[in-house]
Amino acid sequence: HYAPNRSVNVHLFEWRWDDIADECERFLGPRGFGGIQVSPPNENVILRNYNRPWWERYQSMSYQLVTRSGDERQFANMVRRCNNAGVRIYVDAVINHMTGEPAENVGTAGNTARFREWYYPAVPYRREHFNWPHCVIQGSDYQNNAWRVRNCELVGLKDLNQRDEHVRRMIVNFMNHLIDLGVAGFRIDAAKHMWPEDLQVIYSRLKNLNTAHGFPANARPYIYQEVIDFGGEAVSRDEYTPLAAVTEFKVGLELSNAFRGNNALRWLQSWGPQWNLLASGDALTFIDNHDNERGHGGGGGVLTYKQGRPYRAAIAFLLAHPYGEPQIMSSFAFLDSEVGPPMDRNQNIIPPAINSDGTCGNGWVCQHRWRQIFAMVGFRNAAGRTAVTNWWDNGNSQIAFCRGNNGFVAFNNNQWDLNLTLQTCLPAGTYCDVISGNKVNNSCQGKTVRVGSDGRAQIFVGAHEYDMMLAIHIGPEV
Ligand code: LAG
Ligand code: CA
Repeated sequence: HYAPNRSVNVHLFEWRWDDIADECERFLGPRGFGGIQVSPPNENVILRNYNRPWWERYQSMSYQLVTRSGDERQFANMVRRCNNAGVRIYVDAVINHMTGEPAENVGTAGNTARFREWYYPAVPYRREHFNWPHCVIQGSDYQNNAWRVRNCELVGLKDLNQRDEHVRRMIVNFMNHLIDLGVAGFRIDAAKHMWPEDLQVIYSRLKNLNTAHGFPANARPYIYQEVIDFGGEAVSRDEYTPLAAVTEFKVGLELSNAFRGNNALRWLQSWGPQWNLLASGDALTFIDNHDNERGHGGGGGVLTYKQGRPYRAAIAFLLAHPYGEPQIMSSFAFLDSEVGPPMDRNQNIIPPAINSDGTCGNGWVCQHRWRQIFAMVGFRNAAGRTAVTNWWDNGNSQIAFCRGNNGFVAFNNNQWDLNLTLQTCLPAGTYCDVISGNKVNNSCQGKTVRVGSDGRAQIFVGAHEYDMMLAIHIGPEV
């Protein structure tokens, strides 16, 4: 679903559509990014009492495309501009439920609802469109009651009945409208809380992607379903893989564990399904997402932007290794786990500022603009479909491997230097390490690596360097 020679999806959490369009043209397109996950574009309840938390966007009011990120015209314009820049748009689709906030009932498009009557006139949905009898998911349900996980309310959000024909039609119309506007696919929010057979029907009714936006004829939307599965629950990820891809939450946990130093990196030689991960083609992979970076969604325990060094290394491994379809998080800075994006006095989102060094300001973290991260997007594109070859490790936490003859990467998570001659598999020549600096005027600002005619090179990654990895590849160094 990505344009040729592109990879990696970036979640531009809470960004405005106009700003995303600019970012596609000025950065993501030129840097080879494949796609963007955007925040839910449909109308959500406005929660002034909570000072507009980020999570108000997971409380749908209607399917009208008006939110703090922008209106339908701005959304359509963003999709057009991003597709023209070679970057695809993936929509976070909140279709399990509708808002259930008791205190406030006006949405971002000006519509209202009567929650106690299960009445959402702007869709419209009425009582008969929701699961009945009314119940709320309890903690223990996740262990032993799949029916309740799917038919009761998730944190009090009014639970739609996707078996109902009217509900299916409203959801399909919403998603097909987005396909008409040129999106490439969807993240299915709270997929665990919907029946696979109902989702199957909904997916089967989706249109092919819009050829007027450059998609080939008969292309189906790319769908990744959010199912948090660490094993041992009544609902399993395997129920969803026959339908579409599934978020593989174990990836973030295992790589966070390893790059924090709690597991030797040598074990990553078998990274993939042998770690009880989904098959590569079924897995949407990431270190952190908008929930677990702030301890929501049962999350926690993963590296985030707040632990820069191991976080950058975990992402570098995620992007260097061919396993899975990777996504990276692009956050706004926060102390409070509930607080929404940077906003002005009128509660409008403040756009990211772009600093002269390419990083972001105004409270936006923009991990995708960190050199170590966007450089690894370039690495992944250069590596293409090549396999992992020439794995080397020191029996501990120094590892290195090649991606065919296209790329070479080394990590040192030990307390002593890595300083060895290693096989890089690359054609003889002089390469810039893309982690420690940019290439400027044909010279490396960071480390230079000289590969001999036998493919070998002296590799140095000091124990106390700013980053614990080194990466070189064929093609343009960024
Ligand atoms: C998701 N995936 O399955 C999203 O990734 C996650 O961010 C959503 O929860 C959740 N499912 C529902 O779409 C977020 C927050 C919740 C928040 C919810 C609705 O993590 O904390 O709940 O969005 O806004 C909030 C309050 C709850 C309250 C509920 C309903 O935190 O205390 O019961 O709203 O009023
Ligand atoms: Ca449900």
